[in-house]
Amino acid sequence: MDDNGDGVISREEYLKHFDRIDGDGDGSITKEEFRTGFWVLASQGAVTSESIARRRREEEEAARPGSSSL
Ligand SMILES: [Ca+2]
Ligand SMILES: [Ca+2]
Repeated sequence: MDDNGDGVISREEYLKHFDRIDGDGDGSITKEEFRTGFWVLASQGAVTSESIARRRREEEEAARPGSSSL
């Protein structure tokens, strides 16, 4: 998703991949679709390893007991 590899996802980069992230094509991206889409893009190399590592840390922190859950 981070096409120019600057470590951040710009609005343009985001919109370019919107359709791929929007799994059911209803024009909106749910939290679940974003989650799934992120890993799909990551597996295709569209997300930098840096942002994957960052995301992984966030997931681990969210999964840690005692932290607020959704
Ligand atoms: Ca970028
Ligand atoms: Ca959707």
